[in-house]
Order: sequence, then structure tokens, then C-alpha cells
Amino acid sequence: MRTQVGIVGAGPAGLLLSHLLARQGVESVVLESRDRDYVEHRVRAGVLEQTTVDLLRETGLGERMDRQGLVHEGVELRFEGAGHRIDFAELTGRSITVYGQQEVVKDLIAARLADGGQIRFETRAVSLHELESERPSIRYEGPDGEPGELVCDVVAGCDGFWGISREAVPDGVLTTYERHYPFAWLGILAEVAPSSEELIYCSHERGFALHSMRSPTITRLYLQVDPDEPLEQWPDDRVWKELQARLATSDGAWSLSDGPILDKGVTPMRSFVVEPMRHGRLFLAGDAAHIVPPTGAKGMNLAVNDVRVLAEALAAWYRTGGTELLDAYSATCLRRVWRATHFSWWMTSMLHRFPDDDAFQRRLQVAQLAYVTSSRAAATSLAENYVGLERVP
Ligand code: RFL
Ligand code: PHB
Repeated sequence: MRTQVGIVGAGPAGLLLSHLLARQGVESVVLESRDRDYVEHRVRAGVLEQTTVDLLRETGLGERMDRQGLVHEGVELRFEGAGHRIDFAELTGRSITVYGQQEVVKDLIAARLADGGQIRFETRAVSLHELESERPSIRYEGPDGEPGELVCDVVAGCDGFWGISREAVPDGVLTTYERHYPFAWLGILAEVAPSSEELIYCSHERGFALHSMRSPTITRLYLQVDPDEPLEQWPDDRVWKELQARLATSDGAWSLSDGPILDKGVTPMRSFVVEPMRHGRLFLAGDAAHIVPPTGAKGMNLAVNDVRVLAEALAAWYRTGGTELLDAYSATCLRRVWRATHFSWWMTSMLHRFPDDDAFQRRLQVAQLAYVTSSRAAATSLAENYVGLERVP
């Protein structure tokens, strides 16, 4: 098999890259190890920055998102039993849209297939070859285990944190920057109307909690948990009790509605960046190159930004032969990656309970939360990062 751009992974990064390239007349093939149903139902991110929404809309992917996405003009920070609103619209003139990542993935798959795009599901990339030559290739195993090879001009490693692309880079080329957090998030999807119109980020002595949503009838909730605690130790009634305890307000005026739990999972928390995001003809994009803790809602938005930059650079190269944009790819993306890495680390540090925190540390967190929710300057800083900076110098 032969194509221009061989893409490993049909997550948001790989699928959107394939879509953007097709609009510029560049051919690609996407190899995905899982089946279509699996990738369309993997519950993950939910918050789209304004620039992500604009890009999806401008490239013909906005129809269902505009009908079903929920536009939010602010979020609540809750601590010491009281809520404080950060008004994005007033502070930045921008907003975010709550629309599940799996819905973006469904829209992308439908658009690619309608345009005759090639996505090979149940096809696992096994190894990458000749990355420093003009004819790199991807060896893969098809649905029945049959081996194959995709020869291309360029390989895009969009295979997430656990993929093979990053590992294909020879030792000594990449520098890794990493931070592990001593907690995880237990996330549930519940069949119940959201108890608040906006997201609630809650800092509590018992740990962090987040109230989010997917639709007027589906609530998404997260709890900070011990990373080593098995999921069996979190039966549904314990999850609800803990959410109620953390999210409760002192005046008792707010209550959390519960309902049947449709999905439950635990995600470890880490920050991770590799530099550079390129080796020869291999370009890494999305979670394959960087991970942020979900507290800043940045992961999918960074993946979208990477492939926007990569698609433009590849299109320019095919058009003119010029390599300036491709040569700048890694540095251009990393500026936004590091801004988001700092913001996500900062939100995580401010809102979570760390095992060795003492009373002094807790007072510092509360002082910071009080400042962020009362100073216009501090609130604007949070808001402009959360909705997504238009430019990162
Ligand atoms: P993905 O989505 O992991 O896709 C990678 C794809 O590659 C496939 N693959 C392979 N295919 C072929 N051969 C191989 N050898 C392969 N190895 C892997 C995989 O099956 C998969 O389909 O990476 P991508 O495209 O870079 O997208 C990144 C996002 O998924 C991720 O950053 C976000 O989900 C992070 N995230 C959030 N991001 C946001 O912007 N806003 C949020 O509100 C938000 N909340 C979250 C999140 C992530 C979470 N979890 C579960 C990690 C909340 C949570 C709980
Ligand atoms: C979600 O709705 O899944 C979500 C929202 C905000 C976050 C992380 C996840 O920071």
C-alpha cells in the first residue's frame, strides 16, 4: 500500500489530520488498532475551546455540534462550601462548548468515509521504518493478523500515549519532561439531568470533585481518588455519597441529583512532554507527544492544535516544496503545549488534596482560590487560559 501521509491512530488527532489534509488535496491512510464501535464510544474529554469549535465549524464538521453542543459562558469554582463564578464571556468575550470527544470522533469518521477517506480499523501498526529516508513505512497487522506495509512520504504518529510511534524514535533523540501526581480521577457518566447549568470545579478537604455534563439528560462527574484503589472498592452508592459530601454547599441550597451509572473508569494523572515532536519524516501529534492532567480540559484541544499546524505545514510542502513550516512544526506546537502544561499543573495543584499537605498548604490553596475568584486580573488569567489563548507568543 502507498499513500502520501501514513497516519497511526484514529483518535481526534489522526482523524482530524486526515480530514484537514484531504481539504488541501493531500492523500492519507489512517491505521487504527481498535474497531469503529470502540473508538466511537470511548468516553473521554468534553470541553472544546472556542478555537477548536471554530476550526471544526469552518471545515464542515459543525452541523451536529451546533445542534447538540452546550455553549458555556462561565464555570463555578467551589470551595469552603460556597460557589464563585468565573464569567468567561465578560472577562474574555469568549466561551467554551461542552460536546463529548466521542461525538467529535463520530462526526470525523462520518465525514472521512463520506469523502472516500481511508480508515483501516482493527489494523495495528507494529513498527515504523526508514524514518530518516524519503520513503518511510509502517508495518501493520490487519483484522485477521495478516501482515502489511504502508509506504508513505511522511508518518504522522497520532497513536496516543501508549502508541508505538514515540517508541520508534532512536534512543537519545527525544528529551522527556514528566510529572506524576499522587492521585487519579474516577469518572462516571450518569443518566440524570445535570444539577447545575455550568461546570463546577470543587476543592474540598476530602479531595477534588468535578460536576460536568454531556446533554440535558446526562451528567458527567469526577472524583479525586487514590491511584492504587481498585474500581471494585467504588460501588455506585459510595461514589454518590462521596460526590454529595464534596460538592455540598454550606447553606444546603444546592443538591446533587443521582441516577443510574452508565460508565465508570479511573484515569491516572500525569504531565508529560517530549521534545522535539519530530524525528526525520515522523511527526508526533496529540497525546503521543504530550499529556496534561484533565483539570484544565486541554488534552483534546492541544491535539487539535497540533494537527492544524501539521496539516498547514504539509500542504505548503506539497504545494511549494518549502520546508519552513515543517521545520518549525515542533517549536510552534510546543509553545502552546507548555502554556497548557503550566495551566493544567496550576489548576491541578490549586484544586486537589495532596497526601502530604498540611494545614499550612490548605490555607495557601484557599487563599489562592479566594484571590482567583475575587480579583478581576486573576480571574481573567484563569478565564483566558481556560477558553484558550488565541495566540501563544
Ligand atoms: P487518542 O484519543 O488516545 O487516540 C489515539 C488512537 O491511536 C490508536 N492506537 C493505534 N492505532 C494503530 N496502531 C497502534 N499501534 C496504535 N496504538 C494506539 C488508539 O486506539 C486510539 O484510537 O489520542 P489523540 O488523538 O492524541 O487525542 C487526545 C485526546 O484523546 C486526549 O488528550 C483527551 O481525551 C484528554 N482529555 C481532555 N481533553 C480536553 O481537551 N478536554 C477535556 O475536557 C478532557 N477531559 C481527557 C479528559 C482525558 C481523560 N482521560 C480518560 C485520559 C478527561 C479524561 C477522564
Ligand atoms: C468532562 O466533561 O469530561 C470534563 C470537563 C472538564 C474537565 C475535564 C473533563 O476539566
